[in-house]
Amino acid sequence: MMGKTSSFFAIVVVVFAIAGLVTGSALYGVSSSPPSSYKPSSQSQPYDLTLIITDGNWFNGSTMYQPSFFVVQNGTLVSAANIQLPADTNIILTVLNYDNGTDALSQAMYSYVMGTANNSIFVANVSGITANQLQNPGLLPAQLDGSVVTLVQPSEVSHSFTVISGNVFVNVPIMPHSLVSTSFTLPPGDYIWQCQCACGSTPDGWGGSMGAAGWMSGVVHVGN
Ligand SMILES: [Cu+2]
Repeated sequence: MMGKTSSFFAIVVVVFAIAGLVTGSALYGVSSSPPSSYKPSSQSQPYDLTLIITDGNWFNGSTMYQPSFFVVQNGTLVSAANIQLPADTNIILTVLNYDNGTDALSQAMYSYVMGTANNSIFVANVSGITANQLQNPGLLPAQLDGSVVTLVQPSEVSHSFTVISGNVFVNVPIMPHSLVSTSFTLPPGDYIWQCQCACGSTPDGWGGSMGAAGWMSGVVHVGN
């Protein structure tokens, strides 16, 4: 899957500091300039936002199991229904997707990375990394190879982290079993985030988790 993307889009291969994978503190080797859609008025320390996506979370008796985002906070998983972020600050986003499935995008444009540094993401396949390794960074390999991409093939999208409101536009397509790292900056305000990949229940995939706060949608509160 990664090879297909790499060859198709002539990707720059970078080496990712795996030690930062668990803490979410890793920076990757592309420019950390703010997204083109928004210019921050002040400089401050970067802020780490680490998200984990798992499948097989119990939803209810009729829908059964659904995939869900979680926020990693102080070493534990908390709901992604309300994500608090500092304004005008470089947000270092790390997403670990344990879900191996793909689904249809609501619109083809969501295959493009938008609103992040250089409109790009760093992507690495983490299928070879065990939960034990993630919980014990000393057991991890020294480096994790991946690619910097500006889009993910629509057929290879598992979920997306998408924030759209007025001229605020962040879209991060996420491949199955992958680690994604990028950065973005947001102005103060409350914004809806929504996965744009139909990963929920019902025939069209937009039931269950897709409309449920904390699962595949929620609010990003950006304040100072
Ligand atoms: Cu999703």
